[in-house]
Order: sequence, then C-alpha cells, then structure tokens
Amino acid sequence: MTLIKPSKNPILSNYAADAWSADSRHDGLDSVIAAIADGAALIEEKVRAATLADAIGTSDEVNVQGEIVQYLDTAASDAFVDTLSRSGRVAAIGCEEIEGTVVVGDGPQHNYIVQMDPLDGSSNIDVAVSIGSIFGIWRREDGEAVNDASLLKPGNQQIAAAYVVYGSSTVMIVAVENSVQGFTLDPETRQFVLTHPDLRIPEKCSCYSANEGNFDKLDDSTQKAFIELRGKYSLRYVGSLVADFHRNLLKGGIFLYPGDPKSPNGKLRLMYEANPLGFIAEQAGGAAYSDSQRIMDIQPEHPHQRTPLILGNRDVVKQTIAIINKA
Ligand code: AHM
Ligand code: MG
Repeated sequence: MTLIKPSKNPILSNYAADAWSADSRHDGLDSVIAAIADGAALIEEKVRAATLADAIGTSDEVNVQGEIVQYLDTAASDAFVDTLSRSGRVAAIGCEEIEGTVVVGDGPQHNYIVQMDPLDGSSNIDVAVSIGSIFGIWRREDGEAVNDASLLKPGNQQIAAAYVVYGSSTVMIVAVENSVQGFTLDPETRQFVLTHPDLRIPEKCSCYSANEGNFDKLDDSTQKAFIELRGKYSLRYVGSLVADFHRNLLKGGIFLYPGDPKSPNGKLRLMYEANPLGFIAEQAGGAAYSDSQRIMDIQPEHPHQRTPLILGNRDVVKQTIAIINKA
C-alpha cells in the first residue's frame, strides 16, 4: 500500500508544528495528526471509487457483490493502523474493527494512544452518502505499560481528537484544548489546507439529528424531549454520526442517539465515537452527555462499550437532558 508521506501535507504539518507542538504535552502530536491525514487521503480515494468498485467487481478484493462494504471497513482500519504505527509516536491503538489492543511500541517516543472508528457510517458506503473516520488521542505517561488497560482512559484525559468527513469535500477537523481547526483536502495537490480556523458551534441551534424511526421504542421522558425538539428545529439526519456532527458543528444543532428500555446504552461506542466528538464539541463551546452524565467523565470498563449520546449546542443539550431525566 502506498502511503502519502507527511511531507506531502506541508500545510497541515507546518500548521501542526506551529499550533500544537508549542505545548510540551503535544510533543510529537503533529506526527500523529499527519499520520491521520495520510490515512485519510488514502481512504478518500477508495471511498470515491467505492460504488464503481462494487458495480464492476473487477478486483480480487471486491469480487463478490456487496463485499465492498466489508472491504472498505477493513481497508480503512488497515490504512490507519499502518500510518499511525509508522508515525513512531503511537504506543497503542484501539479500533472498532479490532477486538483487542494493537500494541505498537513502548519506547520513550511512543507517547500517544489512539482510539478510532476507521469508517463511520458503514451503512452509507454503497449508497454514496457521506461517511467518515473518528479518532480520540490520549497521552501515554512516561514509562507507562502498554497493554489492554491503555485503552481504558476516560475521555476527560484526551489530549486531542480528530475526524474526517468524506463528503462533497473531504474535511478533517482537529481539536486540542480550546482549539478546533478544519482542513479541506485539495484534490489537485492532495494537501490538507486550513479552511475552517478556530471553529465554534454557532449559538443558534438550527436543527436536531436523530433516528425518528426509533421514537416508539423510547421511554416517555425521551419521547417528550423529541417532541420538544420537533417543535423548535428542523430535522436533519444523515445516519453517519460524523456527517451529522459536522453539519451541527458548522451550522448549530444537536445530535441524539439515546438509549431505550431494550438497549439502555443505545448504539454508539464510547471510546471512538462519543469521546472524540464530545471532546471536539466541548472545545468548540458545545456539550456532550449520556442521559445522565458528561460523556467525558464516564470511566470506561470495556473498549467497545456503548453509550447514549446527546451532543451539540450546549444549552439545547442541557435542556434536552433535563427533560429526559424528569421522572
Ligand atoms: P458504524 O460505526 O457501524 O457505521 O455505526 C454507527 C452509525 C453512526 O454513524 C450513526 O449515527 C448511526 O450508526 C446510525 O444508526 P441508525 O441507522 O440506527 O440510525
Ligand atoms: Mg461508527
């Protein structure tokens, strides 16, 4: 597999060097972000060709109708494990597609732990709708053992988070404390260019994003919260978390995937969906809660555990939680 070297992303690399490496806790973080950018540029090409590959089915790797979905999930997982491992800065990786911990290295320079959903919104791959990749980034302390426990740090210890949306453009959002920056992949130069500096969620909430088809399954108080949102905001739901969140970050909005009596923890995963997007939302002035607590304060017990997720404009998230928690 050909990897795009960090030097092919000079604007991103230079930006990272200036903005993120000044803080000593960010030592080497620019290499981790550049590795995510490299993997994203590679996967973007495969995403653009996904429907074609599915229809033609000429490659041995995608020779059965429908296997493209599985193929892209695996290709994205492999690509990001590869680029992150090559960054020389990552100690361990947790991944939606991989049951256990990918231990990369325990040298003094391996000072980051990355958790990722390499291809979010898989059900939208074969219908040409926006999908994405999500990353939470934690610091490994000096000398800290690298093992399964490395993946069980709470979200409030994240040092950075990022996501990529493969949509009408390919956009990468990167957040560190108090800073959320957006980059767009230039299809000509294959460079990520800073296009959305210093993002903040707009104060005005324009829309809510939720699977309304689940309404009848919800408990009474959650139904009340949905009804309240219906009366005030437009419904916009892509069905790819990363795309729904991206729209709400830029335009103002709230995303909900609550639990229900049958599935109290909902559908979405704490470590590589809720925590990274929760971190980004908070740095952009928003909020992220399960039904009962701040997402980032949940102490993880399992790398693949699920959580209800209510995410976006701070005030609207708080109002929604208050309705859900009213007995
Ligand atoms: P995935 O990680 O397998 O793609 O699943 C997660 C996706 C999210 O992107 C999205 O918010 C949610 O599942 C949609 O679920 P539903 O189809 O139940 O509305
Ligand atoms: Mg996902």
